[in-house]
Amino acid sequence: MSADPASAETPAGAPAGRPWWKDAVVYQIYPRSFLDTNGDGVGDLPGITAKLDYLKALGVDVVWLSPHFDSPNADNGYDIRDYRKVMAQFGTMADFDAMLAGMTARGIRLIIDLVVNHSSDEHAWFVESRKSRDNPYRDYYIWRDGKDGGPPNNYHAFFGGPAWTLDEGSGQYYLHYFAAKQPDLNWENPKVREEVHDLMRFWLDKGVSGFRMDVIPFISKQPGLPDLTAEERRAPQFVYAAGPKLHDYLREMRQEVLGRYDTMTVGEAFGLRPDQARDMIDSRRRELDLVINFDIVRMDIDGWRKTTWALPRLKALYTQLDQAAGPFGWNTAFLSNHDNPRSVSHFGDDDPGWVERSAKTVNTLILTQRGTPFLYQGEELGMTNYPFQTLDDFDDLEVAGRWRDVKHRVSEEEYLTNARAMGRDNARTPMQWTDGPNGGFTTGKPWLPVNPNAAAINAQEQAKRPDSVLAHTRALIAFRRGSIDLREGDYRDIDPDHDQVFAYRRGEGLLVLLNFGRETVRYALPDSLVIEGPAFGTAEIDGQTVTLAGWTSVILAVRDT
Ligand code: TEU
Ligand code: CA
Repeated sequence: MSADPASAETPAGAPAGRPWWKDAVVYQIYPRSFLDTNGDGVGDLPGITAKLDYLKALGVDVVWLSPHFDSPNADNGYDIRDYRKVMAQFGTMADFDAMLAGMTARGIRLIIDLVVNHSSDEHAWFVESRKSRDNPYRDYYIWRDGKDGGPPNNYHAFFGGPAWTLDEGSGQYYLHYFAAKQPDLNWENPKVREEVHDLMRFWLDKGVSGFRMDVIPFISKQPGLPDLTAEERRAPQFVYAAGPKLHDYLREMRQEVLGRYDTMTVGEAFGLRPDQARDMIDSRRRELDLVINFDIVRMDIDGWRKTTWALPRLKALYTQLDQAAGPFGWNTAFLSNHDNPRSVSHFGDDDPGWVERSAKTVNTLILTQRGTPFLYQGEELGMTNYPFQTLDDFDDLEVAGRWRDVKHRVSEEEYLTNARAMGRDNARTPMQWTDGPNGGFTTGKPWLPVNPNAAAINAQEQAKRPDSVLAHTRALIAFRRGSIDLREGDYRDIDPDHDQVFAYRRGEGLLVLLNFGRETVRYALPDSLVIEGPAFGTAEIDGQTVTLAGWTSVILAVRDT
Protein backbone atom coordinates (compact mmCIF):
# COMPACT_ATOMS: atom_id res chain seq x y z
CA MET A 1 0.00 0.00 0.00
CA SER A 2 1.26 3.45 -0.93
CA ALA A 3 1.86 6.08 1.75
CA ASP A 4 -0.01 8.67 -0.30
CA PRO A 5 -3.45 8.96 1.33
CA ALA A 6 -5.21 9.66 -1.98
CA SER A 7 -3.94 6.52 -3.64
CA ALA A 8 -4.54 4.55 -0.44
CA GLU A 9 -8.24 5.04 -1.20
CA THR A 10 -7.91 3.23 -4.49
CA PRO A 11 -7.93 -0.49 -3.88
CA ALA A 12 -5.78 -2.83 -5.90
CA GLY A 13 -7.54 -3.69 -9.14
CA ALA A 14 -9.91 -0.72 -9.07
CA PRO A 15 -9.60 2.07 -11.61
CA ALA A 16 -7.01 4.58 -10.49
CA GLY A 17 -7.95 8.11 -9.55
CA ARG A 18 -10.49 9.72 -7.34
CA PRO A 19 -14.09 8.71 -8.02
CA TRP A 20 -16.27 11.60 -9.18
CA TRP A 21 -18.86 11.06 -6.46
CA LYS A 22 -16.40 12.04 -3.72
CA ASP A 23 -16.33 15.59 -5.06
CA ALA A 24 -20.05 15.82 -5.85
CA VAL A 25 -22.73 17.79 -4.05
CA VAL A 26 -26.01 15.86 -4.16
CA TYR A 27 -29.48 17.40 -4.14
CA GLN A 28 -32.46 15.22 -3.23
CA ILE A 29 -35.75 15.82 -5.02
CA TYR A 30 -39.03 14.51 -3.63
CA PRO A 31 -40.94 14.79 -6.91
CA ARG A 32 -44.41 14.91 -5.40
CA SER A 33 -43.52 18.19 -3.70
CA PHE A 34 -41.08 19.87 -6.08
CA LEU A 35 -43.12 21.66 -8.78
CA ASP A 36 -46.53 20.93 -10.27
CA THR A 37 -46.90 21.93 -13.93
CA ASN A 38 -50.43 20.73 -14.74
CA GLY A 39 -52.39 22.01 -11.77
CA ASP A 40 -53.35 18.64 -10.27
CA GLY A 41 -51.63 19.57 -7.00
CA VAL A 42 -48.91 16.94 -7.37
CA GLY A 43 -45.35 17.73 -8.41
CA ASP A 44 -44.21 16.11 -11.64
CA LEU A 45 -41.19 15.38 -13.83
CA PRO A 46 -41.81 18.35 -16.18
CA GLY A 47 -41.67 20.44 -12.99
CA ILE A 48 -38.15 19.18 -12.35
CA THR A 49 -37.14 19.83 -15.95
CA ALA A 50 -38.44 23.38 -15.59
CA LYS A 51 -36.14 23.99 -12.63
CA LEU A 52 -32.90 22.56 -13.95
CA ASP A 53 -31.39 26.01 -14.43
CA TYR A 54 -32.15 26.71 -10.78
CA LEU A 55 -30.24 23.56 -9.79
CA LYS A 56 -27.41 24.41 -12.14
CA ALA A 57 -27.14 27.89 -10.62
CA LEU A 58 -27.11 26.37 -7.15
CA GLY A 59 -24.13 24.33 -8.30
CA VAL A 60 -25.18 20.77 -7.48
CA ASP A 61 -23.60 17.88 -9.39
CA VAL A 62 -26.01 15.03 -8.75
CA VAL A 63 -29.77 14.78 -8.26
CA TRP A 64 -31.14 11.93 -6.17
CA LEU A 65 -34.74 11.46 -7.23
CA SER A 66 -37.07 9.81 -4.73
CA PRO A 67 -39.21 7.08 -6.39
CA HIS A 68 -40.74 8.07 -9.72
CA PHE A 69 -42.14 4.62 -10.55
CA ASP A 70 -45.69 3.40 -11.01
CA SER A 71 -47.18 3.01 -7.53
CA PRO A 72 -50.51 3.03 -5.72
CA ASN A 73 -48.82 5.43 -3.27
CA ALA A 74 -49.56 3.75 0.02
CA ASP A 75 -46.14 5.14 1.03
CA ASN A 76 -45.67 7.85 -1.62
CA GLY A 77 -43.91 5.71 -4.18
CA TYR A 78 -41.90 3.54 -1.77
CA ASP A 79 -44.37 0.83 -2.76
CA ILE A 80 -43.64 0.08 -6.40
CA ARG A 81 -46.14 -1.60 -8.71
CA ASP A 82 -44.01 -1.54 -11.87
CA TYR A 83 -40.27 -0.84 -11.73
CA ARG A 84 -40.10 0.01 -15.42
CA LYS A 85 -42.95 2.49 -15.60
CA VAL A 86 -43.15 6.16 -14.62
CA MET A 87 -45.85 7.05 -12.09
CA ALA A 88 -48.71 8.47 -14.18
CA GLN A 89 -49.16 11.40 -11.78
CA PHE A 90 -45.54 12.37 -12.41
CA GLY A 91 -45.68 12.09 -16.21
CA THR A 92 -44.52 9.71 -18.92
CA MET A 93 -41.32 7.95 -19.90
CA ALA A 94 -40.85 10.72 -22.48
CA ASP A 95 -40.96 13.23 -19.61
CA PHE A 96 -38.34 11.18 -17.79
CA ASP A 97 -36.11 11.07 -20.85
CA ALA A 98 -36.47 14.83 -21.35
CA MET A 99 -35.62 15.46 -17.70
CA LEU A 100 -32.54 13.25 -17.89
CA ALA A 101 -31.42 14.84 -21.15
CA GLY A 102 -31.80 18.27 -19.55
CA MET A 103 -29.65 17.18 -16.63
CA THR A 104 -27.01 15.65 -18.87
CA ALA A 105 -26.86 18.83 -20.94
CA ARG A 106 -26.10 20.76 -17.76
CA GLY A 107 -23.51 18.33 -16.44
CA ILE A 108 -25.80 17.10 -13.69
CA ARG A 109 -25.98 13.37 -13.03
CA LEU A 110 -29.09 11.52 -11.87
CA ILE A 111 -29.34 8.74 -9.32
CA ILE A 112 -32.69 7.09 -8.71
CA ASP A 113 -34.25 5.27 -5.79
CA LEU A 114 -33.94 1.49 -5.77
CA VAL A 115 -36.69 0.14 -3.52
CA VAL A 116 -36.25 -3.62 -3.60
CA ASN A 117 -36.52 -4.81 -0.03
CA HIS A 118 -40.22 -4.81 -0.83
CA SER A 119 -42.58 -4.08 -3.69
CA SER A 120 -46.19 -2.98 -3.73
CA ASP A 121 -48.79 -5.69 -3.08
CA GLU A 122 -50.17 -4.56 -6.44
CA HIS A 123 -46.99 -5.57 -8.27
CA ALA A 124 -47.69 -8.37 -10.79
CA TRP A 125 -45.25 -10.62 -8.90
CA PHE A 126 -47.25 -10.34 -5.71
CA VAL A 127 -50.60 -10.57 -7.46
CA GLU A 128 -49.40 -13.92 -8.80
CA SER A 129 -47.65 -14.93 -5.60
CA ARG A 130 -50.76 -14.68 -3.46
CA LYS A 131 -52.88 -16.70 -5.91
CA SER A 132 -51.84 -20.08 -4.54
CA ARG A 133 -49.14 -21.97 -2.69
CA ASP A 134 -47.89 -23.55 -5.90
CA ASN A 135 -47.88 -20.44 -8.07
CA PRO A 136 -44.47 -20.00 -9.75
CA TYR A 137 -44.19 -16.59 -8.10
CA ARG A 138 -45.03 -17.85 -4.61
CA ASP A 139 -41.36 -17.88 -3.69
CA TYR A 140 -40.78 -14.26 -4.76
CA TYR A 141 -42.10 -13.25 -1.32
CA ILE A 142 -41.85 -14.62 2.20
CA TRP A 143 -44.81 -16.84 3.09
CA ARG A 144 -45.14 -18.81 6.32
CA ASP A 145 -47.77 -20.75 8.18
CA GLY A 146 -49.11 -19.13 11.31
CA LYS A 147 -48.19 -20.24 14.82
CA ASP A 148 -50.65 -20.90 17.66
CA GLY A 149 -53.46 -19.20 15.75
CA GLY A 150 -51.40 -16.06 15.14
CA PRO A 151 -48.58 -14.79 12.94
CA PRO A 152 -45.39 -16.86 12.41
CA ASN A 153 -43.34 -14.69 14.77
CA ASN A 154 -43.56 -11.50 16.82
CA TYR A 155 -42.11 -9.09 14.24
CA HIS A 156 -43.74 -5.68 14.32
CA ALA A 157 -44.14 -3.44 11.24
CA PHE A 158 -42.56 0.02 11.23
CA PHE A 159 -45.85 1.53 10.18
CA GLY A 160 -47.80 -0.16 12.98
CA GLY A 161 -49.24 -3.57 13.77
CA PRO A 162 -47.69 -6.98 13.07
CA ALA A 163 -45.19 -7.42 10.21
CA TRP A 164 -47.31 -10.33 8.94
CA THR A 165 -50.63 -10.26 7.13
CA LEU A 166 -52.79 -13.33 6.68
CA ASP A 167 -53.86 -14.08 3.14
CA GLU A 168 -57.27 -15.68 3.58
CA GLY A 169 -57.17 -17.39 0.20
CA SER A 170 -54.08 -19.50 0.76
CA GLY A 171 -54.18 -19.55 4.56
CA GLN A 172 -50.60 -18.30 4.96
CA TYR A 173 -49.04 -15.09 6.19
CA TYR A 174 -46.68 -12.85 4.18
CA LEU A 175 -43.92 -10.74 5.73
CA HIS A 176 -43.81 -6.93 5.46
CA TYR A 177 -41.38 -4.87 7.55
CA PHE A 178 -43.31 -1.74 6.53
CA ALA A 179 -47.00 -1.48 5.57
CA ALA A 180 -49.14 -4.47 4.58
CA LYS A 181 -49.12 -2.97 1.09
CA GLN A 182 -45.30 -3.37 1.03
CA PRO A 183 -44.61 -7.14 1.01
CA ASP A 184 -40.91 -8.04 1.46
CA LEU A 185 -39.23 -9.73 -1.49
CA ASN A 186 -37.50 -13.05 -0.95
CA TRP A 187 -33.84 -12.42 -1.83
CA GLU A 188 -33.00 -16.08 -1.16
CA ASN A 189 -34.68 -16.78 -4.49
CA PRO A 190 -32.10 -16.30 -7.28
CA LYS A 191 -34.90 -15.34 -9.68
CA VAL A 192 -35.73 -12.34 -7.50
CA ARG A 193 -32.12 -11.22 -7.56
CA GLU A 194 -32.01 -11.59 -11.34
CA GLU A 195 -35.18 -9.53 -11.69
CA VAL A 196 -33.60 -6.80 -9.58
CA HIS A 197 -30.38 -6.87 -11.59
CA ASP A 198 -32.43 -6.60 -14.79
CA LEU A 199 -34.41 -3.60 -13.68
CA MET A 200 -31.19 -1.91 -12.55
CA ARG A 201 -29.74 -2.45 -16.02
CA PHE A 202 -32.91 -1.04 -17.58
CA TRP A 203 -32.38 2.32 -15.86
CA LEU A 204 -28.59 2.33 -16.16
CA ASP A 205 -28.93 1.75 -19.90
CA LYS A 206 -31.15 4.83 -20.02
CA GLY A 207 -28.29 6.83 -18.57
CA VAL A 208 -28.86 7.13 -14.84
CA SER A 209 -25.63 7.24 -12.84
CA GLY A 210 -26.58 5.03 -9.95
CA PHE A 211 -28.94 4.37 -7.10
CA ARG A 212 -29.90 5.32 -3.62
CA MET A 213 -30.87 1.97 -2.11
CA ASP A 214 -33.85 1.97 0.21
CA VAL A 215 -33.39 0.03 3.50
CA ILE A 216 -30.87 -2.14 1.67
CA PRO A 217 -29.50 -3.87 4.82
CA PHE A 218 -32.91 -5.53 5.28
CA ILE A 219 -32.77 -7.67 2.13
CA SER A 220 -31.16 -10.62 3.93
CA LYS A 221 -33.54 -12.11 6.50
CA GLN A 222 -32.62 -13.87 9.73
CA PRO A 223 -32.43 -17.66 9.23
CA GLY A 224 -35.55 -19.30 10.63
CA LEU A 225 -37.11 -15.92 11.49
CA PRO A 226 -36.97 -16.43 15.28
CA ASP A 227 -38.99 -14.21 17.63
CA LEU A 228 -37.42 -10.94 18.75
CA THR A 229 -36.54 -10.50 22.41
CA ALA A 230 -38.28 -7.71 24.30
CA GLU A 231 -35.09 -5.66 23.99
CA GLU A 232 -34.84 -6.25 20.23
CA ARG A 233 -38.47 -5.24 19.74
CA ARG A 234 -37.59 -1.71 20.87
CA ALA A 235 -35.39 -1.27 17.79
CA PRO A 236 -35.94 -4.22 15.43
CA GLN A 237 -33.99 -2.57 12.62
CA PHE A 238 -30.76 -3.75 14.25
CA VAL A 239 -31.91 -7.35 13.86
CA TYR A 240 -33.40 -6.89 10.39
CA ALA A 241 -30.16 -5.30 9.14
CA ALA A 242 -27.97 -8.13 10.43
CA GLY A 243 -28.99 -10.91 8.05
CA PRO A 244 -26.11 -13.22 7.05
CA LYS A 245 -26.35 -12.85 3.25
CA LEU A 246 -26.36 -9.05 2.90
CA HIS A 247 -22.75 -8.75 1.77
CA ASP A 248 -23.05 -11.66 -0.64
CA TYR A 249 -26.05 -10.05 -2.30
CA LEU A 250 -24.28 -6.70 -2.60
CA ARG A 251 -21.11 -8.21 -4.04
CA GLU A 252 -23.17 -10.15 -6.53
CA MET A 253 -24.98 -6.97 -7.55
CA ARG A 254 -21.66 -5.20 -8.04
CA GLN A 255 -20.32 -8.07 -10.11
CA GLU A 256 -23.40 -8.59 -12.23
CA VAL A 257 -24.45 -4.98 -12.71
CA LEU A 258 -22.80 -2.03 -11.02
CA GLY A 259 -19.20 -2.89 -11.85
CA ARG A 260 -20.06 -2.75 -15.54
CA TYR A 261 -21.17 0.88 -15.42
CA ASP A 262 -19.71 4.10 -14.02
CA THR A 263 -21.98 4.42 -11.02
CA MET A 264 -22.49 5.94 -7.61
CA THR A 265 -24.38 3.90 -5.04
CA VAL A 266 -25.60 5.03 -1.68
CA GLY A 267 -27.21 2.58 0.69
CA GLU A 268 -29.64 3.65 3.36
CA ALA A 269 -27.94 2.15 6.43
CA PHE A 270 -31.05 1.86 8.60
CA GLY A 271 -30.17 -0.55 11.44
CA LEU A 272 -26.39 -0.51 10.96
CA ARG A 273 -23.89 0.80 13.50
CA PRO A 274 -21.04 2.85 11.99
CA ASP A 275 -18.59 -0.06 12.00
CA GLN A 276 -21.12 -2.36 10.28
CA ALA A 277 -21.97 0.32 7.74
CA ARG A 278 -18.26 0.65 7.00
CA ASP A 279 -18.22 -2.92 5.71
CA MET A 280 -20.69 -1.99 2.98
CA ILE A 281 -18.52 0.89 1.74
CA ASP A 282 -15.01 -0.44 2.22
CA SER A 283 -13.74 0.02 -1.34
CA ARG A 284 -11.67 -3.17 -1.11
CA ARG A 285 -14.85 -5.23 -0.63
CA ARG A 286 -16.59 -3.96 -3.78
CA GLU A 287 -20.08 -3.54 -2.41
CA LEU A 288 -21.50 0.02 -2.24
CA ASP A 289 -19.82 3.44 -2.41
CA LEU A 290 -21.64 5.41 0.27
CA VAL A 291 -24.12 4.99 3.07
CA ILE A 292 -26.75 7.17 4.63
CA ASN A 293 -26.13 6.80 8.36
CA PHE A 294 -28.93 7.26 10.84
CA ASP A 295 -26.77 8.04 13.87
CA ILE A 296 -27.00 11.82 13.60
CA VAL A 297 -30.53 12.40 12.32
CA ARG A 298 -31.97 9.94 14.80
CA MET A 299 -29.71 10.68 17.78
CA ASP A 300 -32.66 12.06 19.73
CA ILE A 301 -35.26 9.51 18.70
CA ASP A 302 -36.63 6.69 20.75
CA GLY A 303 -39.35 4.96 18.72
CA TRP A 304 -42.00 7.62 18.08
CA ARG A 305 -40.62 9.82 20.88
CA LYS A 306 -38.28 12.74 20.48
CA THR A 307 -35.76 13.11 23.26
CA THR A 308 -33.08 15.82 23.41
CA TRP A 309 -29.65 16.30 21.90
CA ALA A 310 -26.66 18.43 22.79
CA LEU A 311 -23.83 19.75 20.65
CA PRO A 312 -21.03 17.65 22.20
CA ARG A 313 -23.00 14.52 21.33
CA LEU A 314 -23.42 15.68 17.73
CA LYS A 315 -19.68 16.36 17.52
CA ALA A 316 -18.81 12.97 18.95
CA LEU A 317 -20.96 11.32 16.28
CA TYR A 318 -19.21 13.19 13.47
CA THR A 319 -15.83 12.09 14.78
CA GLN A 320 -17.04 8.54 15.22
CA LEU A 321 -18.42 8.40 11.67
CA ASP A 322 -15.26 9.92 10.24
CA GLN A 323 -13.10 7.38 12.03
CA ALA A 324 -15.40 4.50 11.10
CA ALA A 325 -15.15 5.37 7.39
CA GLY A 326 -11.36 5.15 7.57
CA PRO A 327 -9.05 5.24 4.56
CA PHE A 328 -11.16 2.87 2.44
CA GLY A 329 -14.57 4.39 3.13
CA TRP A 330 -16.20 7.70 2.36
CA ASN A 331 -19.04 9.35 4.26
CA THR A 332 -22.13 11.28 3.33
CA ALA A 333 -23.01 14.51 5.14
CA PHE A 334 -26.71 15.31 5.47
CA LEU A 335 -29.08 16.58 8.13
CA SER A 336 -32.46 15.95 6.58
CA ASN A 337 -34.37 14.12 3.88
CA HIS A 338 -37.98 13.12 3.17
CA ASP A 339 -38.09 10.96 6.35
CA ASN A 340 -36.85 13.53 8.83
CA PRO A 341 -37.82 16.98 10.04
CA ARG A 342 -36.40 20.08 8.42
CA SER A 343 -32.77 20.55 9.42
CA VAL A 344 -33.16 24.17 10.50
CA SER A 345 -36.04 23.21 12.80
CA HIS A 346 -34.29 20.16 14.24
CA PHE A 347 -30.66 21.25 14.52
CA GLY A 348 -31.02 25.01 14.20
CA ASP A 349 -33.45 27.66 15.38
CA ASP A 350 -36.52 28.25 13.22
CA ASP A 351 -37.78 31.28 15.14
CA PRO A 352 -38.48 33.91 12.45
CA GLY A 353 -35.81 36.17 13.94
CA TRP A 354 -33.13 33.49 13.77
CA VAL A 355 -34.12 31.13 11.01
CA GLU A 356 -32.05 32.73 8.29
CA ARG A 357 -28.75 32.92 10.20
CA SER A 358 -29.35 29.51 11.65
CA ALA A 359 -30.10 27.88 8.28
CA LYS A 360 -26.85 29.29 6.92
CA THR A 361 -24.96 27.79 9.84
CA VAL A 362 -26.64 24.39 9.45
CA ASN A 363 -25.92 24.40 5.71
CA THR A 364 -22.32 25.37 6.42
CA LEU A 365 -22.01 22.30 8.63
CA ILE A 366 -23.36 20.04 5.86
CA LEU A 367 -21.13 21.54 3.18
CA THR A 368 -17.88 21.57 5.17
CA GLN A 369 -17.83 18.02 6.46
CA ARG A 370 -15.46 15.39 5.10
CA GLY A 371 -17.72 13.36 2.82
CA THR A 372 -20.21 13.85 0.03
CA PRO A 373 -22.87 16.41 1.04
CA PHE A 374 -26.55 15.71 0.43
CA LEU A 375 -28.91 18.69 0.45
CA TYR A 376 -32.64 18.07 0.60
CA GLN A 377 -34.98 20.24 -1.49
CA GLY A 378 -35.80 23.48 0.31
CA GLU A 379 -32.83 23.23 2.63
CA GLU A 380 -31.04 25.76 0.42
CA LEU A 381 -33.81 28.20 1.41
CA GLY A 382 -33.98 27.33 5.10
CA MET A 383 -37.48 25.85 4.78
CA THR A 384 -38.91 24.93 8.20
CA ASN A 385 -41.21 22.39 9.82
CA TYR A 386 -44.93 22.84 9.22
CA PRO A 387 -47.29 24.04 11.97
CA PHE A 388 -49.45 20.89 12.16
CA GLN A 389 -52.49 21.41 14.41
CA THR A 390 -54.05 17.96 14.67
CA LEU A 391 -53.17 14.36 13.82
CA ASP A 392 -55.57 14.60 10.87
CA ASP A 393 -53.30 17.20 9.29
CA PHE A 394 -50.71 14.50 8.60
CA ASP A 395 -50.85 12.56 5.35
CA ASP A 396 -48.01 10.12 6.17
CA LEU A 397 -49.16 6.58 6.99
CA GLU A 398 -46.45 6.35 9.66
CA VAL A 399 -48.18 8.92 11.89
CA ALA A 400 -51.53 7.12 11.86
CA GLY A 401 -49.99 3.63 12.05
CA ARG A 402 -47.90 4.35 15.10
CA TRP A 403 -50.78 6.17 16.76
CA ARG A 404 -52.90 3.02 16.49
CA ASP A 405 -50.08 1.16 18.25
CA VAL A 406 -49.78 3.50 21.22
CA LYS A 407 -53.13 5.25 21.69
CA HIS A 408 -54.15 2.91 24.50
CA ARG A 409 -51.26 4.18 26.63
CA VAL A 410 -50.28 7.65 25.36
CA SER A 411 -52.24 10.90 25.33
CA GLU A 412 -53.07 12.40 21.95
CA GLU A 413 -51.45 15.64 23.02
CA GLU A 414 -48.14 13.95 23.80
CA TYR A 415 -48.20 11.98 20.57
CA LEU A 416 -49.02 15.10 18.57
CA THR A 417 -46.14 17.04 20.15
CA ASN A 418 -43.74 14.34 18.99
CA ALA A 419 -45.26 14.03 15.52
CA ARG A 420 -44.97 17.79 15.08
CA ALA A 421 -41.28 17.64 15.91
CA MET A 422 -40.35 14.49 14.01
CA GLY A 423 -43.15 13.70 11.53
CA ARG A 424 -41.99 13.01 8.00
CA ASP A 425 -44.55 15.38 6.46
CA ASN A 426 -42.53 18.31 7.82
CA ALA A 427 -40.09 17.71 4.99
CA ARG A 428 -42.75 16.83 2.43
CA THR A 429 -44.69 20.08 2.22
CA PRO A 430 -44.25 21.66 -1.22
CA MET A 431 -41.23 23.69 -2.30
CA GLN A 432 -41.65 27.40 -1.69
CA TRP A 433 -40.85 29.03 -5.01
CA THR A 434 -42.61 32.38 -4.69
CA ASP A 435 -44.69 34.44 -2.25
CA GLY A 436 -47.74 33.88 -4.48
CA PRO A 437 -50.65 31.43 -3.96
CA ASN A 438 -49.41 28.02 -2.76
CA GLY A 439 -45.86 29.31 -2.80
CA GLY A 440 -45.84 29.01 -6.58
CA PHE A 441 -45.86 25.20 -6.29
CA THR A 442 -49.22 24.64 -7.98
CA THR A 443 -52.15 26.52 -9.50
CA GLY A 444 -54.43 23.81 -8.05
CA LYS A 445 -54.88 22.41 -4.56
CA PRO A 446 -51.56 21.06 -3.26
CA TRP A 447 -51.62 17.41 -2.11
CA LEU A 448 -50.11 18.61 1.19
CA PRO A 449 -50.53 22.23 2.28
CA VAL A 450 -47.78 24.74 1.61
CA ASN A 451 -46.15 26.14 4.73
CA PRO A 452 -47.77 29.50 5.53
CA ASN A 453 -44.30 31.01 5.86
CA ALA A 454 -43.84 30.78 2.07
CA ALA A 455 -44.62 34.52 2.01
CA ALA A 456 -41.33 35.10 3.86
CA ILE A 457 -39.25 32.07 2.84
CA ASN A 458 -39.21 31.48 -0.91
CA ALA A 459 -36.74 31.04 -3.76
CA GLN A 460 -37.84 34.03 -5.80
CA GLU A 461 -37.17 36.48 -2.99
CA GLN A 462 -33.92 34.83 -1.96
CA ALA A 463 -32.56 34.77 -5.51
CA LYS A 464 -32.67 38.57 -5.50
CA ARG A 465 -30.93 39.06 -2.17
CA PRO A 466 -27.16 38.62 -1.79
CA ASP A 467 -27.38 37.81 1.94
CA SER A 468 -30.08 35.14 1.61
CA VAL A 469 -29.74 31.50 2.67
CA LEU A 470 -29.89 30.57 -1.02
CA ALA A 471 -27.04 32.94 -1.90
CA HIS A 472 -24.98 31.65 1.02
CA THR A 473 -25.55 28.02 0.07
CA ARG A 474 -24.72 28.67 -3.57
CA ALA A 475 -21.52 30.54 -2.66
CA LEU A 476 -20.47 27.82 -0.27
CA ILE A 477 -20.97 25.08 -2.87
CA ALA A 478 -18.74 27.09 -5.22
CA PHE A 479 -16.17 27.59 -2.46
CA ARG A 480 -16.16 23.88 -1.68
CA ARG A 481 -15.57 23.07 -5.32
CA GLY A 482 -12.44 25.22 -5.31
CA SER A 483 -11.09 24.00 -1.98
CA ILE A 484 -8.93 20.89 -1.84
CA ASP A 485 -9.00 21.16 1.96
CA LEU A 486 -12.81 20.89 2.05
CA ARG A 487 -13.08 18.20 -0.57
CA GLU A 488 -10.17 16.01 0.44
CA GLY A 489 -8.63 17.26 3.66
CA ASP A 490 -8.86 15.35 6.89
CA TYR A 491 -11.28 16.19 9.71
CA ARG A 492 -10.25 17.15 13.24
CA ASP A 493 -12.62 18.45 15.91
CA ILE A 494 -10.45 20.85 17.96
CA ASP A 495 -12.91 21.38 20.80
CA PRO A 496 -15.22 18.37 21.32
CA ASP A 497 -16.65 19.56 24.64
CA HIS A 498 -17.71 23.13 23.91
CA ASP A 499 -21.49 23.18 24.13
CA GLN A 500 -22.16 26.07 21.76
CA VAL A 501 -19.29 26.35 19.28
CA PHE A 502 -18.46 23.61 16.79
CA ALA A 503 -14.81 24.10 15.72
CA TYR A 504 -13.02 21.80 13.30
CA ARG A 505 -10.02 21.74 11.05
CA ARG A 506 -10.37 20.65 7.46
CA GLY A 507 -7.05 19.72 5.95
CA GLU A 508 -4.04 21.80 6.91
CA GLY A 509 -5.46 25.13 5.83
CA LEU A 510 -9.00 25.61 7.11
CA LEU A 511 -10.81 26.01 10.41
CA VAL A 512 -14.61 25.97 10.44
CA LEU A 513 -16.32 27.79 13.32
CA LEU A 514 -20.07 27.42 13.85
CA ASN A 515 -22.03 29.11 16.61
CA PHE A 516 -24.93 26.81 17.51
CA GLY A 517 -26.80 29.27 19.73
CA ARG A 518 -28.23 32.76 20.04
CA GLU A 519 -25.55 34.10 22.41
CA THR A 520 -22.58 35.92 20.94
CA VAL A 521 -19.43 33.96 21.75
CA ARG A 522 -15.89 35.32 22.03
CA TYR A 523 -14.00 32.23 21.03
CA ALA A 524 -10.30 31.91 21.83
CA LEU A 525 -8.12 29.83 19.53
CA PRO A 526 -4.98 28.03 20.69
CA ASP A 527 -1.72 29.98 20.34
CA SER A 528 -0.37 27.21 18.14
CA LEU A 529 -2.77 28.28 15.40
CA VAL A 530 -1.96 31.25 13.16
CA ILE A 531 -5.10 32.93 11.83
CA GLU A 532 -4.54 34.18 8.32
CA GLY A 533 -8.04 35.60 7.96
CA PRO A 534 -11.51 34.58 6.79
CA ALA A 535 -11.57 32.23 3.81
CA PHE A 536 -15.38 32.23 3.59
CA GLY A 537 -17.72 34.60 5.43
CA THR A 538 -16.70 37.33 7.82
CA ALA A 539 -15.83 37.50 11.50
CA GLU A 540 -14.41 39.97 13.98
CA ILE A 541 -10.90 38.76 14.77
CA ASP A 542 -8.81 40.22 17.58
CA GLY A 543 -5.52 38.41 18.11
CA GLN A 544 -6.45 34.81 18.87
CA THR A 545 -10.08 35.71 19.66
CA VAL A 546 -12.87 35.37 17.12
CA THR A 547 -16.23 36.95 17.92
CA LEU A 548 -19.10 34.88 16.61
CA ALA A 549 -22.53 36.52 16.71
CA GLY A 550 -25.50 34.22 17.49
CA TRP A 551 -26.03 31.47 14.90
CA THR A 552 -23.23 32.63 12.64
CA SER A 553 -20.37 30.74 11.10
CA VAL A 554 -17.07 31.45 9.39
CA ILE A 555 -14.37 29.46 7.65
CA LEU A 556 -10.90 30.75 8.54
CA ALA A 557 -7.65 30.24 6.71
CA VAL A 558 -5.19 29.00 9.36
CA ARG A 559 -1.83 27.32 9.72
CA ASP A 560 0.07 25.69 12.56
CA THR A 561 2.97 27.62 14.01
O1 TEU B 1 -37.00 4.65 5.08
C1 TEU B 1 -36.38 3.86 6.03
C2 TEU B 1 -37.06 3.90 7.35
O2 TEU B 1 -37.53 2.87 7.75
C3 TEU B 1 -37.23 5.12 8.14
O3 TEU B 1 -36.44 6.15 7.71
C4 TEU B 1 -38.68 5.47 8.12
O4 TEU B 1 -38.81 6.83 7.84
C5 TEU B 1 -39.36 5.24 9.42
O5 TEU B 1 -38.90 6.12 10.35
C6 TEU B 1 -39.27 3.84 9.93
O6 TEU B 1 -39.73 3.81 11.23
C7 TEU B 1 -37.12 4.25 3.76
C8 TEU B 1 -37.69 5.39 2.95
O7 TEU B 1 -36.77 6.46 2.95
C9 TEU B 1 -39.02 5.75 3.52
O8 TEU B 1 -39.56 6.91 2.92
C10 TEU B 1 -39.93 4.56 3.32
O9 TEU B 1 -41.16 4.81 3.93
C11 TEU B 1 -39.33 3.30 3.90
O10 TEU B 1 -37.95 3.12 3.61
C12 TEU B 1 -40.03 2.11 3.32
O11 TEU B 1 -39.72 2.00 1.96
CA1 CA C 1 -48.76 17.60 -11.57
